[in-house]
Amino acid sequence: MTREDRNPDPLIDVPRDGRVLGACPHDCPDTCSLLTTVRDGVAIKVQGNPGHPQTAGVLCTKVSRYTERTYHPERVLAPLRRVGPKGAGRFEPVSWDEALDDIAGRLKAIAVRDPQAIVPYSYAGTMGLVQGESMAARFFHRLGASLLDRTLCASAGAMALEATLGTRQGTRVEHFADARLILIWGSNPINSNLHFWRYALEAKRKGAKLVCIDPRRSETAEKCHAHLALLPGSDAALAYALMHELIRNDWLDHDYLARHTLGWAELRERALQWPPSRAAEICGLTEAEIVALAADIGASFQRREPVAIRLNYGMQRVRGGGNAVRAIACIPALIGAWRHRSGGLLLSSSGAFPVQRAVLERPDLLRRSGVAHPRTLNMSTIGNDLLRPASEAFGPRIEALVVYNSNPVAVAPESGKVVAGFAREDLFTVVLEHFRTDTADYADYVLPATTQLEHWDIHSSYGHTDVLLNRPAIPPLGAAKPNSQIFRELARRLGFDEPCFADDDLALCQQAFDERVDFERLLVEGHVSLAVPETPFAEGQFPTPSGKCEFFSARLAAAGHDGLPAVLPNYEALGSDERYPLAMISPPPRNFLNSTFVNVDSLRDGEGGPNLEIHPDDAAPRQIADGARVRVFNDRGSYHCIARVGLRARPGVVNGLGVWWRKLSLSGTNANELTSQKLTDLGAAPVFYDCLVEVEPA
Ligand SMILES: Nc1nc2c(c(=O)[nH]1)N[C@H]1C(S)=C(S)[C@@H](COP(=O)(O)OP(=O)(O)OC[C@H]3O[C@@H](n4cnc5c(=O)[nH]c(N)nc54)[C@H](O)[C@@H]3O)O[C@H]1N2
Ligand SMILES: Nc1nc2c(c(=O)[nH]1)N[C@H]1C(S)=C(S)[C@@H](COP(=O)(O)OP(=O)(O)OC[C@H]3O[C@@H](n4cnc5c(=O)[nH]c(N)nc54)[C@H](O)[C@@H]3O)O[C@H]1N2
Ligand code: SF4
Ligand SMILES: [Mo]
Repeated sequence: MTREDRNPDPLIDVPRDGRVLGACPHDCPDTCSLLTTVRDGVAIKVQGNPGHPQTAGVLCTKVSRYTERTYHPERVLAPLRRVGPKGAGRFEPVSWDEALDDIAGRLKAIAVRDPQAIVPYSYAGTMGLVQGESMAARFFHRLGASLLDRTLCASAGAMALEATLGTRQGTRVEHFADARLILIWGSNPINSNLHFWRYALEAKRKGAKLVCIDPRRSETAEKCHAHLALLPGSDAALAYALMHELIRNDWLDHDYLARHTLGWAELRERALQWPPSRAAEICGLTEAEIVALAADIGASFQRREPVAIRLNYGMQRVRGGGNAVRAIACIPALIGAWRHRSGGLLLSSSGAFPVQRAVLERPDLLRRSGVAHPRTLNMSTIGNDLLRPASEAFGPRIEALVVYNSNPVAVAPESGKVVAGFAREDLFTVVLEHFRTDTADYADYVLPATTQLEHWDIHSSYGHTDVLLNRPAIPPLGAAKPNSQIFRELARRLGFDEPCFADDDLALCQQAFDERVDFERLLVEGHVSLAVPETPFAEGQFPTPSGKCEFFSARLAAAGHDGLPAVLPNYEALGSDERYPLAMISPPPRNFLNSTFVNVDSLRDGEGGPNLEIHPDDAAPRQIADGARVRVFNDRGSYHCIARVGLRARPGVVNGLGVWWRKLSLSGTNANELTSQKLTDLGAAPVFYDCLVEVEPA
């Protein structure tokens, strides 16, 4: 072992009871507090911390299996260098020195010509602020590499929420327990937001009504009092029809509208063009279903009871996703729901966190790179961009890609193009990973990264408003290193001698927030709550330019958008292409988290194969039997699944659950073989659920 083959001392401090406090790193709104039991340097159990109210001692199935993932026999534990053709996944182990010297040399040679030909590619494999964009961002800023617009999941909804409410904040999750009517809209919390579901159940026990709005009869939908199985991409029409009914029946908080909203007259006029009959046709619902939901909202309003909407990102993965979020976000203001602490809407709570991004990421280092304003590439169109030649508009051809915390070959849309790009022999690709994912198979170097049990980190959340600290419970396995350390060592090799490259991970944890977050308490308790208002918008005070809830957004209008929420049909609307008569959505399954955990055998067995849920009315004419293997296809490619014929799918829509690893699926592809690289109306996000297909027996 050379000096660098050894890991820096991660300051492991296992208390006498052998239980170490951590935070779940996954891209999930719950951000659970973990208790890892360590015996003789081995993590034997990961449990939910009963001392953290949001976690309440409970983890989901996936993360209860975290030790199985950490000690998985296929963990990458040494740096690997490619020996076969790209994509073959043939590698030889090399030392850290060999790997990092070569990588640094190759990046330097490219940077001399134009550092923008180097592209970082990362997303939310870990949501940690340290192992995410801290040292990595410093490195790429100092280098002058291309910037990355991280749009893969939430940017449409985020931009919409910021336009309407002025922030990504809303009703506090714990207050849903006292709501009287809860709309669970484009969200399947039993699978993907378990700790919210606890509060919804508590409300239900106290007599609240739960309504689910989702094309799929999800695990959650079947436990609600009502389920509106609308067509994908029709949410804005539904929102307007609900507003139509609220107006027609005068179920309106006129005082709130007058004092705290902007553009009411215009919104009212637009909503009056959306009688339930018109929306019903677009949504694939009956008029009665829409009228009944509006009546539920109206009844709660008249009784002065809180109505709360749990919106989630599932409904914004279509062309009009941003505008649909805008339309839905108007509803609480019409009925003054924000007056109640248990009323309003929650899409994300991330705007509540005072993260010191500039301190962590140091965009000021760009000045020292020689490229003050590098281009920005959209991660959602990486397929097209990898195949693009140099041009005036695009800039240099992408020559090197450094991937961390992401598995783009599996998760990015239109895999055919993504794979073709990653297969370029002239592309230099480095992948920091735990496993040989579909993406790692295309790497020139795979660098072994530590898991959450092996490094420090600090976490905000997008579902609650607590900050969590993650302590390492065990030393790094094999030669694995934290992402932060890998970028520190690359920085040193490129001669970046700014003091910020010497900050260790604990220092980075401390830099993430200012004094509003009590770091000493975090060190002891593992979590601290932010001071956030009980009722953020009871008296208006929206952090928009007007200080009001902006039904009409002058900012969006100035940028060329409709000033009011628009109703936009899908790019691939049902009925628009007779060759592809079914709409496919590919929402999260219970046992995986995006493409993470697909390689954990017990969880993969739990899924029982890449499943395609299909309604009997769509299965019968195609001679598709339950359990049969089917081919799902469109012009972009094909994907083999096991047909699950039943009522989880509504007529006209098939549900291809999950983002499988291509190499662990039936056909060497996954749902993204079929999705397109078109982008949402706001936020330039992917339209994963705006996708027409046909299905046939395989
Ligand atoms: N088990 C598990 N949990 C997860 C994830 C996972 O992969 N697995 N992923 C995590 C991530 S990255 C995220 S972003 C979050 C939230 O991720 P989301 O994408 O919000 O996931 P879900 O909560 O499953 O909600 C999606 C629901 O929206 C529905 N839907 C699809 N299209 C439409 C539409 O056009 N309109 C409406 N109204 N509904 C639609 C789907 O059928 C699905 O039931 O979940 C996180 N949690
Ligand atoms: N068809 C379809 N596609 C989708 C979606 C969908 O619903 N349908 N959902 C989309 C959504 S919401 C999202 S958020 C994206 C998710 O896309 P990604 O953020 O890419 O998520 P994962 O697929 O979970 O891949 C994360 C990878 O990071 C690695 N990782 C985890 N921790 C660390 C670490 O500390 N260091 C390093 N170096 N690596 C680490 C994991 O091993 C894993 O392979 O996918 C999107 N793609
Ligand atoms: S994935 Fe979500 S529910 Fe599961 S442990 Fe992590 S934060 Fe909690
Ligand atoms: Mo996501």
